[in-house]
Amino acid sequence: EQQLNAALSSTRAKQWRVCLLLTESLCKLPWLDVLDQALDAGVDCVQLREKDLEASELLDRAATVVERCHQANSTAIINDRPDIAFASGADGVHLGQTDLPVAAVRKLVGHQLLVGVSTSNLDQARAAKAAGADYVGVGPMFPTTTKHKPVLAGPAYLREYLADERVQRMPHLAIGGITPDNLPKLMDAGVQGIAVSSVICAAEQPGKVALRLLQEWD
Ligand code: TZP
Ligand code: MG
Repeated sequence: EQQLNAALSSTRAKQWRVCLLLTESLCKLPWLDVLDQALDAGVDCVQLREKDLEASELLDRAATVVERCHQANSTAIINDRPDIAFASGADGVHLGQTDLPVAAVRKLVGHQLLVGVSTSNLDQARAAKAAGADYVGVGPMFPTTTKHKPVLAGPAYLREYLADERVQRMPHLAIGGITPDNLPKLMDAGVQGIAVSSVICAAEQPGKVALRLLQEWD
């Protein structure tokens, strides 16, 4: 029963406050220190986003992230790779618009993984909802160099998303160029969750930045 409860709770999408996208190449400190500092600060979710690791190394990395996240009662998501997510015991997988479609991932893993989808307009958000996504990324909110060729959606898209009756029940993570300084603009729009990478990864004191972001929810 305990196992069943664990499985059920980990496969229910929450409205996270702050999700760290962890990418080693962006980190100033060792990636494990960044992860631990962010978890100590209280981030609700970590998404491992590594585009260049070979499968075996990615699986090892994912297993470490999952272990640390679960010790800290935080959610672990793997970018792009349902296979790695499943094999590492992660809670979910995050898909971009050109990754495997949600329906294909459901065929592979059913509802044993949360499935998140990146969206940059309402059509994509509605399609993600119709396909049964558990949560959506909404962005990019601000200019960013972390993503290749981002097309700016801006806070206007976040406002549209939050006002749309057909998608409003899906948990969301606003993403793209978010910092403690521009976060109030998103709070004004009613944001409930954000995903950030470089502002935490590249910091000299990642835990402090994570705390500053989380403070907006106090
Ligand atoms: N998707 C939209 S913007 C983005 C991704 C993966 C990059 C987010 O990183 P940062 O460093 O917080 O702008
Ligand atoms: Mg992707």
